[in-house]
Amino acid sequence: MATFEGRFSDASGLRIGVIVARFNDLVTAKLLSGCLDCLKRHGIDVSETSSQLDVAWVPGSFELPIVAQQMARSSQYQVIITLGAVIRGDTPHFDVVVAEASKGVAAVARDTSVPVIFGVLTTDTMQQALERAGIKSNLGWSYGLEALEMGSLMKALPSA
Ligand code: INI
Repeated sequence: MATFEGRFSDASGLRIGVIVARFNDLVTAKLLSGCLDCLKRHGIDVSETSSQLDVAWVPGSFELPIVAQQMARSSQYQVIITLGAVIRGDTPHFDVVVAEASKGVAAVARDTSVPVIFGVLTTDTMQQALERAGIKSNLGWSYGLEALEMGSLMKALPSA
């Protein structure tokens, strides 16, 4: 029997693509800094000149899947992190954006076998989003950790 588990200290050889939605960037910029802090503390070079990390900005969470798809198909990245914040407010647009972002990101991961972390906050209010992006805790940090785990796990598993 083989047991496979991703490690968090397996940063060498890992190249990560991060995609961030500008919509609600008060929140998403904080998710990004939490995420980068996590990656840095686990040995990923997050400097401007890093060859281990690229960051792409998109208009909103709806656009996360198409950029994730291009990054995944490039074969340049072992793991991709998508960061966004969709806040319900009073608009039914919320459901459309969340459904497309989540289904799209899941489809990219399935179709390409490149893990794509779904780091999109879905909340009723801006206050709730801010609480999850640094006021109480920063989920960006968790998304970074999940990316490291998945990148390491996929490396350890037998390939197709
Ligand atoms: N995009 C978000 O990332 N969060 C939101 O809360 C949001 N709302 O509420 O509308 C949002 N809309 C923009 C959408 O993601 C697209 O960028 C836009 O529709 C253009 O395709």
